[in-house]
This record gives sequence, structure tokens and C-alpha cells, in this order.
Amino acid sequence: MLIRNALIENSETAKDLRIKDGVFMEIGSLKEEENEEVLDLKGKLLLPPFIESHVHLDTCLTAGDPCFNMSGTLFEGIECWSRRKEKLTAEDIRERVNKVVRMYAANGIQHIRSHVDITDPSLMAMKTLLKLKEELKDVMDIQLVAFPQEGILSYPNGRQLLIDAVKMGADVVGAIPHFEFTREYSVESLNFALELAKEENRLVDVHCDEIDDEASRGLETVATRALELGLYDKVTASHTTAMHSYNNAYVSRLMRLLKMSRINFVANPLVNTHLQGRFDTYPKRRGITRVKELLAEGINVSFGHDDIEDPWYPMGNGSLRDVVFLGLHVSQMMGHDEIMNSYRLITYNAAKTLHISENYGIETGKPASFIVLDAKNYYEALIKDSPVLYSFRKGKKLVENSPCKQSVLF
Ligand code: 17E
Ligand code: FE2
Repeated sequence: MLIRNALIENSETAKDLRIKDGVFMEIGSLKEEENEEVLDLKGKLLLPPFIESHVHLDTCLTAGDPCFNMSGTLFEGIECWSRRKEKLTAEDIRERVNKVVRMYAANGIQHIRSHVDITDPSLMAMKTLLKLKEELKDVMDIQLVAFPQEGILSYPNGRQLLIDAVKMGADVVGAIPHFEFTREYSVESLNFALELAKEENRLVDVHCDEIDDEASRGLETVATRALELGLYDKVTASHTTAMHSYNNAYVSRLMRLLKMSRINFVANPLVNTHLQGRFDTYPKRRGITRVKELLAEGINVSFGHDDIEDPWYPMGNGSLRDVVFLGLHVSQMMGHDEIMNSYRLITYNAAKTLHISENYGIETGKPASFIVLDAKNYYEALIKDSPVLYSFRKGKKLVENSPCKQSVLF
């Protein structure tokens, strides 16, 4: 198959791509072969597929059941979820996850890292998601994090549940230091989680310091253990919103360690601007980690959605456009190049975090997985909220959407 006239990753010159046996065979100025199937993109933006590097699939589409989060805090969200968790069934999870994965696919996402709450003696959500991961693998790559929502040391049998979830097949080990009862538990839980990941050869993704408390310093422990255990970029710190509130002298010291540790960061702009700052009057904190400063230091950062209609966030639609759009505003990354390159936050940077870079990207010899947006570059796509026209996965068309039509009759 020949894809014609693609503007690859904001390039101003159109190129053609030849796909054979599910991989990119040639990229350049190509001649149509006899009887070759041709798709002419007529100068539309072609990108590698979008990647959702942080979401909770097990909690999606549960907002209001059995209660809405009225305070808008993380903690009330955890309480609401704890009540919803009592009614979880495999069927209920399957139905919601199937819907959400299709919402994501329609928006050009082909890879998802999902946190799954394992503070549940039955491990129902993890068992069900492990099956769904297999069932959905032709349309979506799903990575699963064993996420101890109510703590590792502060939840009954938390350590064993984490071990069981990992042995069952979770790809990534999670932790939640800011929710543990004490600072000592917080440190011990991180040591436990990272050592388990080392032993079981897993990645790590910690819900880290998701609080406006400037004294919440799980991050320094995560980075130190990543360095000392030699886990490095296998480790990710998600949220790290307390970093917003740290003093600059402390951050300056911390940055050296973060660079040495080579850990990744995930910020969730929609959800953390909503959940954080809730105990402030005015001025009110934005509640997002120091994205611009981390990137300037060469540290890998990606953006995630975090939630779709659940106890932590009443909105969400599976389109990462809104995530990037708001993230650029609150991180004050509105320079021309910052906007243009922001697609990297949900493509290449996220691929690094998920450790899938090897088979990812628009290059000859790699799987022919890509998306096409109804725009000439990503700046325009963001402004116009351009739909994803096509999503191809390993050479197969997964999604086709029509461009939006507007008729102004004057
Ligand atoms: N759980 C948590 O601890 N933090 C979040 N942001 C979500 C779930 C969505
Ligand atoms: Fe999260």
C-alpha cells in the first residue's frame, strides 16, 4: 500500500510511505506500483499513534455511582471509589473498559498504560484487566500497573496483594507514598515497591506526592532507589504535584538527583488542576508539576488524561488533545516551538516511559502504525481540535473519521 502526500511530524514537505507486511518499507518520493492500493492524504499531518501514559481504566465511567465527589479533592475521590469498589463485578469492568478503549482508539491512541487498583482482597479488577489486555491486543497495547490505591503498608495485607498482582502478570509496580499513614511508611513502601520491581524485572510507576503539601517528598526516595537499584528509566513518577510547592533551593538540589536517576515524569493537567489547590483560598495553586523546568533539564516528561468520568474527574473524552491544550497553558509552554513540538508529550516521550520506543515511530523497518490528523501541523491541529482522520496499526486501518464540515452562510 502507498500512502501519498503526508506531512510527517510537522514537515513542510510532503512525502510518501510504502507499507508492506505491516511495516514501513520505504519513505520518500515514491512511484506507485502496478495494482498498488493508494491513499492520498493531500498534505495532512501524519504522526506516530498517540500514547495514553496514565489512566485508570478500572475506575472510568463510574462518576456519581454511588456518590459524586463534591469537594473535588483527591481524598474524597478515594472515599467514593472505595464505596464503588464494593460493587465491582467482572462484567461491569468489561463493559466500561470496552467502551473507553474504543473512545481512545477513535482519537488515535494505540497504547495505554493503565493503573489498576489492587487494594481489594479479590484482585477482581487486575484479573479482569489482564484478560481484557489479551482480548483487545489487536486494537490497543495495554500496560497494567499494580496500583495500591489505599496504600501498601496502610492497607491490610497490602504488601502481599502487590506481590500477588505482579506474579499474576502486572507489567508495572505502583505505590502511593503520600497516602500512607506516616512518612516512615511512605519511605518503606517505596523501598518495598522498587525492590519488588527489581526482583521481578518489572517497570515502576508511582503516584508520587499528589498533594499540595510541600513536605511530601516521596520523589527523592523514588529517584534515589531508582539510581541505587540501577532501575533508572524503568521508573516513572506520576503527578508529583507537591513539586509545584517545593521551595526553589530544594528543587535545585533535587534536580541533580533527578537527572542522575534518569526517571520519567507524567503530568496530568486536566485532573490535577481540578484536584489540587482545593485547600487554598487565594492565591490558588495550579497544582501541576514543574514540566517546563524538567524538560529544560533534559528529563523525560509525558502528559496523561488520568481519568474519564470517575470519582476524581467528572469529564474526559479519551482525546489527548484537551490534555495537551490545557497542559501547555498551565505549564506556560506557549512559545511557537513548544506548541509545535507538544505532540511529543503524547508520542515519543510517552513511548520512552512505557519502554516501547524500539518499535515506535515513523521509520523504515518499523511497524506501520500511524495516525493522520485533519491539519497541516500540530499547532493547527490543537487550535482547531482537528479530528484524527485515520489510525493505522501494523499496516491495518483501525479507524476512519470524517473531517468536520462547517457551513457559514454569509
Ligand atoms: N487515584 C489517585 O490516587 N490519584 C488520582 N489522580 C486518581 C486515582 C485518578
Ligand atoms: Fe492517577
